[in-house]
Amino acid sequence: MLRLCGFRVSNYHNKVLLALLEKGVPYEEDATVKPSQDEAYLARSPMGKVPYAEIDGVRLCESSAILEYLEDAYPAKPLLPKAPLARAKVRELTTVIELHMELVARRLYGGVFFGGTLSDSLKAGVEKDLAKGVRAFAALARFEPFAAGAELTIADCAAACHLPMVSLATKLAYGRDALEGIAQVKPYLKMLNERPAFAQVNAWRKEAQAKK
Ligand SMILES: N[C@@H](CCC(=O)N[C@@H](CS)C(=O)NCC(=O)O)C(=O)O
Repeated sequence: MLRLCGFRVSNYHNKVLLALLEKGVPYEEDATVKPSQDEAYLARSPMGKVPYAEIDGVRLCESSAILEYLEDAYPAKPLLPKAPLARAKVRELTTVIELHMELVARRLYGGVFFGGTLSDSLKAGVEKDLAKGVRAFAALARFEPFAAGAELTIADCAAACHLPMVSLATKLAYGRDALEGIAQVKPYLKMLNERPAFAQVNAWRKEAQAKK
């Protein structure tokens, strides 16, 4: 049985939860695990991050690697299309969302969520880099009705967790949502959140946030 370790406010933990619920994969969860650079934790998760999974005594970190494992191990309800090029297009979109949007916006989190300082040069650098990610997302996302086309994919699991973080962080840092120019984003997220799995993960996230 797969055991997912992390906490329910983490967008990457929640991305894995979404895939588990949507695919109907049985799992256990330890939602009390926090990132750490302690030796003992690094032995479990080498970058010191959450989430990680334990599968048959083997630990696996990096949410994308976990989702790919789930696709291979539990193909019955897929979150990737069958055709190689279509699969690659989903991974392309997911990479843009994570590498060029969430990871860029993440540079603001210390300042906007944890009381750190936000220097003008940091803000300017993030604004410039994020504009490229947002432009790429707008070019690639299809909203038909899902991010990569007619079927729900791992890109939607990523988008549902990361896009709200990008919006919130940029609203707080600049007074303007970096995604406001893409009109489809709000109705798309609303549509996703009407799915039972997405509604459940969202409810768990709110519950965990309220306890903080
Ligand atoms: N690329 C990683 C990112 C995971 C990540 O950044 N998790 C955050 C929590 S949402 C974390 O552990 N942050 C602590 C740190 O970076 O040291 C993944 O996809 O799993």
